[in-house]
Amino acid sequence: MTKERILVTSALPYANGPLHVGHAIGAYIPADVYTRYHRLKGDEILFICGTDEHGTPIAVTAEQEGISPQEVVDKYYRIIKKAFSDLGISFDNFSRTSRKIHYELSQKFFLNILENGFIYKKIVERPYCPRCKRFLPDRYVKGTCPYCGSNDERGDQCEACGKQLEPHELKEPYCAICREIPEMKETEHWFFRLSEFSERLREWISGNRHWPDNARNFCLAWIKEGLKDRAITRDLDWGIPVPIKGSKGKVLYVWFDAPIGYISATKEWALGINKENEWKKYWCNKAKIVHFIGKDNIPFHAVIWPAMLLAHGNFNLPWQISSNEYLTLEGRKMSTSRGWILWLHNCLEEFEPDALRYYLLSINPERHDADFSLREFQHRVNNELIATFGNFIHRSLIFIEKKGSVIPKIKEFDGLDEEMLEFIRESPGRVGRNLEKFRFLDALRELMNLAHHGNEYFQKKEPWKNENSSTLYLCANLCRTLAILCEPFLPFTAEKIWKTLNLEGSVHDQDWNAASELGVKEGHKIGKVEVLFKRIEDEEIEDFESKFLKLKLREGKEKMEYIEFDEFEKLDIRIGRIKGVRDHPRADKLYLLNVDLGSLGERQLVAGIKEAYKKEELIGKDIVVVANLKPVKLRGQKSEGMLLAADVDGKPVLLTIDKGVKPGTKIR
Ligand code: B3M
Ligand code: ZN
Repeated sequence: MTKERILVTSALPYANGPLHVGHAIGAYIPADVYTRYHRLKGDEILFICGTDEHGTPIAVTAEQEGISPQEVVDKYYRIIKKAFSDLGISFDNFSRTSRKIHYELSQKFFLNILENGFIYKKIVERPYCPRCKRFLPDRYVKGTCPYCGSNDERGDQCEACGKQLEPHELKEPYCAICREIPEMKETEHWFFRLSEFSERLREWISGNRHWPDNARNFCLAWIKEGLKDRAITRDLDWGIPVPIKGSKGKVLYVWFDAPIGYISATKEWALGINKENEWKKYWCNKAKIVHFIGKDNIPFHAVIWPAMLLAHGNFNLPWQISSNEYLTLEGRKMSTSRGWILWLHNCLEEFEPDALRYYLLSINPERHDADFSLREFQHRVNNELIATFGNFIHRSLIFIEKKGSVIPKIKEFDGLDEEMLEFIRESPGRVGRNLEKFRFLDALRELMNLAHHGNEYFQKKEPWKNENSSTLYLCANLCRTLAILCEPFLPFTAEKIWKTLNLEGSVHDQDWNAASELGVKEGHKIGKVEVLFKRIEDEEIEDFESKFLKLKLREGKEKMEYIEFDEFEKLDIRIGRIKGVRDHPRADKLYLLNVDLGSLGERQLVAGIKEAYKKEELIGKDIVVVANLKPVKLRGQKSEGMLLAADVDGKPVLLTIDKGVKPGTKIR
């Protein structure tokens, strides 16, 4: 069979935070399974990734954490790299977009497209924060999505509808750092003529019949709407400088340089193996480029990036784009700010990597969103991975060990044995066919079926009753088959089985199709049998929940973090009387309240209670106000204090007072 040449990439994670379990199954574990499979098949395959270290995601995090962008990316590069390695993700190169090789290539790429006539300069108006005294690119600005109306969306992409946004398109924009309302100010930027590629992209995408429907349809619909030219530079001091004289303070847009990172990381890999031009085999010769991404990255990988490649010329276009849907956590959307998130490195500190890989692959959000539940994780690991897969291997090998660890001489095969032989022969194809088609769920199911079948065979043959040499021989061989076929999914386990079988070399260097052979010979002596997986006990899950999930899970007490009395004493809480209510001019859900605070005078409070109260219900009401909160501007309106309300399923219910009390009275 002819060997294929494939370049696999996984989306470059932003180095602005650790990875969570949704990331892991989104673009990394499936890519690793795919790569490991093709490696075993003997294809010429290369697996590339690295951290994405530019753009406002990094700059905003730096500002929020009070450290420099460089410190942010250095810190998270290390954390992310370690998590991947602990999870067994087998990149051939894991690079960073802050490296020199990447700067040079990105600038060269830009100049090349400019020379080809696909970049032009234009003066445009962009949001500018008068308080921070700077332009607000991408994530520096927040507001309402002009397409779907979702609130608090960021200026680069709407999370709710997935549409690509430009910062100036947001409705009711505000500065993400200081909440000031930006003004529009002129600035000069470079634009990429995306519009020119509509027809070529449409033809190319329509022809890509092997693409999944989600990516194809999304892109065709977008092209039909009409592709617009896009600014590919930003007013920002963090990023790759625009390589043109007189462009100080302008950097390349992060989504312009990031995908070029796939190429620069391939180049870096080639340098690392001392074959400087080897990268061209993947990018310039015949090769399949496969991008694994999360679904929100589809527009960039399926439309903009291919257009950039076309504008440049000489590089291969992506052959396949495999994108996963989202992962929720215990039925709720993950959220960093609310602490409702499962960090990958935390999971890997407590659980075995293959257990996590198994569970994530078994709920792989291939076609639909999926939910991560700790109890289900425990259940699937104990009752599927251990009870079916681990059990077959363990009982077979322990049995052989008890008989002296030597594979007996076969006397004859009966009907059940013949079936088993046939089964082993066919097994690489059953699993492999699904992996070729990116059907990871089905592939895993086939793998588990093999183990299930092994258990049935063992049960029917009853080797504990009959002196039965063929059973032990075939079971040992099925263990070997399973070791090879599970390598892409459970790489650590695969090697353990291989070592226990006392076979030569490493399982990682075997031939996929040789899994169909009987490689454990009569008279072979196996090694010492050890437990393959650790059961996950209830207490472990409980400990983990209380340690890593801040919000309360289902029933059970909420966790409490205590504060000192003097911290409480700092709060100045008062009774206030509502004197007037007006609509906030720039926000649908907010009122402007005039509140009488007695000796503190009358103040304006911005309050998100419009959905719950009519204006006339509020006038004259006595409420509870935290009076010494630092004043802030909310959508351009000053708010001096905060009223207290109970949160009833997201709706506010105001705290009021039992008896007539004068405005301004202190609460202690
Ligand atoms: N850094 C990941 C994200 O959007 C983004 C991917 C870049 S791939 C070239 O979260
Ligand atoms: Zn600002």
